[in-house]
Amino acid sequence: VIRKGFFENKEVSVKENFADLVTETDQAVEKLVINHLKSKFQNHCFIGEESASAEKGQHIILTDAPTWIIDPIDGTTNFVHKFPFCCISLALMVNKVIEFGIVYNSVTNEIFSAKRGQGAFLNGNKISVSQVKELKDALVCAEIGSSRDDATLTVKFDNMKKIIEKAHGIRCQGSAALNMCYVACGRADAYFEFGPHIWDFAAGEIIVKEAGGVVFSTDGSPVDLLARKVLCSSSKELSCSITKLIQDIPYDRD
Ligand code: LIP
Repeated sequence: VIRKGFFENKEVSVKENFADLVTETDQAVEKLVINHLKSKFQNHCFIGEESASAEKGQHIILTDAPTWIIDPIDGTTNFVHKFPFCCISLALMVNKVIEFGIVYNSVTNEIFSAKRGQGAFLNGNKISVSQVKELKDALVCAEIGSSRDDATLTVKFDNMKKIIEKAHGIRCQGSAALNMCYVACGRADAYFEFGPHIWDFAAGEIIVKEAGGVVFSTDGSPVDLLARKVLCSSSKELSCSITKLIQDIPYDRD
């Protein structure tokens, strides 16, 4: 459905602001996935980007019950513009632990996947993070996100400046899930963002960890999937260097 929609003209709507987009394909894919999974697993819970957006102002409740975390299209802005860096991101949590994650870019035909304790894979081939430990050798992904207020943008660009002064490069590619998968397979060495939601990075979290990488919150504390802050990288050392340079941006919890 995503691949077909990618090449067509879309009906685009806005959510929080003019830069926070949704298409009929996002909604159709989320419905399709949830309905299919519900028919197989009647007692499971679901946290989906578009269902959550429809319940404005409600906090997300994550319980110990088996819970599917779904982003029907991560990188919706890319999808709208036919920039081929978008994917579906799907994770299953049980007792608040991620059991497996799948990130599928159906345009480039790349499926990243990981099951807890069993490694991470790209189209079935085992992947692992790069050997990079120092920022001076690193390619770092960061994101601007959809907030357009001056204070947020100032700190986001300031953080990027601090990184780029010391690293090989910075990339803002527009999909949290794929950024994490790129770290997992060694195409990038780190990714950090203030503002993403649980559906943007739950699947990526297990894929990075199973590929030998590390995932933290942006201040180096253990990652909290509802806190809207994530930093992952090929090594603890690299994460520490990034944490020391970046300034916090407050976001309300999911
Ligand atoms: C998007 C992310 C992107 C991030 C945006 C947004 P969407 O997800 O993956 O990297 O910067 O804030 O969350 O809205 O396309 O699913």
